[in-house]
Amino acid sequence: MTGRMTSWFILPLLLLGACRSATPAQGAPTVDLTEFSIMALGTFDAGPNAITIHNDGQFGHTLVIADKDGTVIDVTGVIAPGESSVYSVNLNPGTYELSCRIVIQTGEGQLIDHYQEGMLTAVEVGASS
Ligand SMILES: [Cu+2]
Repeated sequence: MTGRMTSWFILPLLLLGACRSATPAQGAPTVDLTEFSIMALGTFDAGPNAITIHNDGQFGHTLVIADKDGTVIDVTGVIAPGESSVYSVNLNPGTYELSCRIVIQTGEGQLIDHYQEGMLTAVEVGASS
């Protein structure tokens, strides 16, 4: 009787282990910001994500997460040059646009729009595994 109960408890643990190892290990979601590009690395999963954001540039940058219709889901504060931040956000499956929306004015009065300069990229969020 005891042996039979033990096997019932072991089976779910083995299945859980099999599911974990079947998940492709592509790394934690990471976003690199610089002038003027955004690079998304790693896997963005449905559900909670802890996104590590690096500002490798010389200006402050933000990360704006919008859905495919352009609706803003979440916005970070300004991330200073050389700083890193971990940002938590819940995502549903789908396509998202990551961008920076800072607009600065140079001493000569010229406007530099980070989004128009190329700070945008798309990420796919798959169904949760
Ligand atoms: Cu920016």
